Amino acid sequence: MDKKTVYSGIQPSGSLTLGNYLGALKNFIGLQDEYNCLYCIVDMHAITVAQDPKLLRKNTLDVLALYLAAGLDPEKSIIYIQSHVPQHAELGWILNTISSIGQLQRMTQFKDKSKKSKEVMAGILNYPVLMAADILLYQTSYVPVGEDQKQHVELTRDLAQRFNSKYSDTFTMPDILTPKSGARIMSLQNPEAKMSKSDSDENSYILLLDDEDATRRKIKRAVTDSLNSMAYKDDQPGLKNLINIYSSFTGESVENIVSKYEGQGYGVFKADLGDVIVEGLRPLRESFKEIRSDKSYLEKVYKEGADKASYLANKTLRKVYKKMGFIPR
Ligand code: ATP
Ligand code: LTN
Repeated sequence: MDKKTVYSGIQPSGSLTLGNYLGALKNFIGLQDEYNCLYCIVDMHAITVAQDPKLLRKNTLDVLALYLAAGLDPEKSIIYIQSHVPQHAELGWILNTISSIGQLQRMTQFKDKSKKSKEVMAGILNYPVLMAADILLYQTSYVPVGEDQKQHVELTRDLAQRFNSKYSDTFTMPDILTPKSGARIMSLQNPEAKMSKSDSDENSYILLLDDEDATRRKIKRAVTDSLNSMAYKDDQPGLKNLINIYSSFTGESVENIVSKYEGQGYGVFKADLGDVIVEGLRPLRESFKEIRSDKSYLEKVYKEGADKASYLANKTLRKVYKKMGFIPR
């Protein structure tokens, strides 16, 4: 039987955090042997908030190099940049015509992001429609993302369903794939909020490209509580988050971690967690430098990726156009 398709994307909207890694990137790697995987750098999503062109160019190549440094293999997966495959924008437009404004306005991400800006642009409202186009163009079965993207994958299913029932079966129904631990990494300074690369407080996140000292320092400064008792509980959200990070890196169960550090105070646990993260990210951090400096290799990867993705995207888009009544040229 043919392999099923896995699709995911990360925005080059800043430098990637530990949340992006544990919620998404880390899980991309293991899927490559079992599925046909496409991993995109979604630059057209990134421009839904203001971007400096120079920084966007840098961040796009950084994300590509991080993909490769983390272990994505261009021989196994299609790795490409969204704006190189215009079919995304084309299908995005089509899907806009069957998207309800009310439903888009109810998306949590839209509500959060529009609150932060004085003038709300249409792109931020239509963001999940473009995401649906990304996913549906490739007949995707599984979408590995963090928990914050659940609502967007559900919207994608609604749009697929709507199109399929209006015009006959066209799109595969995608399912979300979230990791067992690490699906929602919280801010190190405010454990009620998700760790985000656009946070103004740099102590709230660990960047994949932070150095070892900064990594250890940020963990040491992470907000916990005054109970000083090792436990995995909702009323100790800061500690809970740190235990989740430890567990995601080591694969150890939460119970094991709690009993290992019981009675030792948070200082010992935090120092060990610093080591766990530094060691866990060491291979990625080391190979990043080498890969990022090899411009011609990066160019080869994204060009070949775009060729392969365009071929697949075109197949779906042609079907869509035909079913809707557009005249083929
Ligand atoms: P921003 O923080 O700038 O709004 P983002 O990091 O949430 O952006 P993306 O870069 O597109 O958005 O996210 C890429 C992937 O990382 C997605 O799968 C998302 O679910 C995941 N992700 C982001 N933050 C976290 C987090 N704190 N915990 C777990 N997964 C996360
Ligand atoms: N909205 C996603 C990024 C994204 C994506 C996708 C993820 C854009 N298109 C397609 C999976 C599949 C986010 O994580 N913020």
